[in-house]
Amino acid sequence: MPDFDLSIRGGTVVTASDTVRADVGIRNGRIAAVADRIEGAARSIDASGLLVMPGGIDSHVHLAQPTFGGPKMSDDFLTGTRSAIAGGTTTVIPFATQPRGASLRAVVSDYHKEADGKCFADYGFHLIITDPSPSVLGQELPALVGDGYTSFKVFMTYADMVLNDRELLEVFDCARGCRALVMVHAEGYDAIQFMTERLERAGKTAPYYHGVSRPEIVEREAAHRAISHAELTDVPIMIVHVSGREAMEQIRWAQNRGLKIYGETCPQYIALTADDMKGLNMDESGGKYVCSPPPRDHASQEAIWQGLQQGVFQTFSSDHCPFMDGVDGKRSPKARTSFKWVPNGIPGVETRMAILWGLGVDKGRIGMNEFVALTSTNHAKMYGLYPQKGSIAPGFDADIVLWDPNRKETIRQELMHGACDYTPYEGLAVTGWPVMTILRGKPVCEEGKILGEPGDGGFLKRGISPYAAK
Ligand code: DUC
Ligand code: ZN
Ligand code: ZN
Repeated sequence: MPDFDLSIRGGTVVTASDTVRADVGIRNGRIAAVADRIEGAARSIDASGLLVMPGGIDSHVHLAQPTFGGPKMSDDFLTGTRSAIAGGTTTVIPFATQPRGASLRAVVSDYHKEADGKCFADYGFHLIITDPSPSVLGQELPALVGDGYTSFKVFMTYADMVLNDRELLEVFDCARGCRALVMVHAEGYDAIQFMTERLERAGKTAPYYHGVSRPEIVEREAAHRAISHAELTDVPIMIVHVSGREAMEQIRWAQNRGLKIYGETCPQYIALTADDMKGLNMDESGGKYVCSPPPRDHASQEAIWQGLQQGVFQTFSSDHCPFMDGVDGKRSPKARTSFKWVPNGIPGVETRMAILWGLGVDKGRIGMNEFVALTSTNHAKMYGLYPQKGSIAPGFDADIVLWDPNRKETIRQELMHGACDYTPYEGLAVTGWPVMTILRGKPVCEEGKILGEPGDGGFLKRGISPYAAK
């Protein structure tokens, strides 16, 4: 009997803390050894010239999420996780979303039915709380946290999701009691409504005005309000999808005061700008860049890099939220009447790692170890998956991406493996690309060819985040 089921030989192992030339031995889906030389495996993969890194963990993706009357999301669990593994990501955490009035338990049970047997990658669930009723906060949420759904998101905008300040405070207080980690969508509802109506009255309804309707001030105000509520209730929060300097500086300010405020940013805030939409109307597909918060300008991109370099942001997630660029998505008849009806969100789970490597590591803005922290390790730590996921050391799940740091690629739709019909990053040239993705010891994608099967991915019951309230 060979000692190992699989060995990865001749590569350079990169973790969040170290870079070493080493072989990796895998047994029963877990890493069993990391050593100078590993012999005696049933199968060996030659990783000479490649980097051996923890599989990506994308802690912010939307799959098969209800859109409350809007167009359907284009990825379900099958196509979304297929896209994830093709991009080097082995774990995703999408959101089980509570419609107002619904029981959280029922929502979670239905979401499991959507996912069961379909996934190419491992997955956990965050919750989205839209209706913090006494039974939700008193019973359902604490019980679900105990069952491994240890984080949830709340919204400060969107008519069918927004929580008012009193509700935010109640929810934060509950999170403190049950030790859930709170993720906050920080954009102010009233300010966006005000801006939207003013733009519409002036006939400014093209997709470009989506960004104008929610400027950085709106995000900064909401971020500051969320931070203040978190301080008042003494609960840590994660402000997600931070788009530019204003909100980033609020988070940095709070961190410098010793508050437990964390930050996430995403590829769209380093690779896109508002100008990508300028002058585009619906026929020219302007809607395909519409996401919230919106991409800003080049100065904002620089601020995001500072946030990544200085540790203001712990996680780099895709916020994958795909809609087709057609009448069934971005260009629905209603969306043609105003930017406010264009579904918010863009695909990105497959391109997340290549974009951060290409624009970050390859351009000398961040190091390889920071890349691993931002795309994998910190997600595992933040969301209660560590030390099962997020590193390469004995005992961890053998979730691995073999990365070619010298491979030049141009991101284009024909390379993608999801169901969406476009990528907003079309034409972006990057150096650095995933060549093989391994899920718990099984190669599931090689050179863009899917080797895995639906059902390879399993549900992850997550532990309490060490970053949540003590
Ligand atoms: N928030 C997200 O997190 N994703 C897409 C749209 C949004 O508003
Ligand atoms: Zn959001
Ligand atoms: Zn999102």
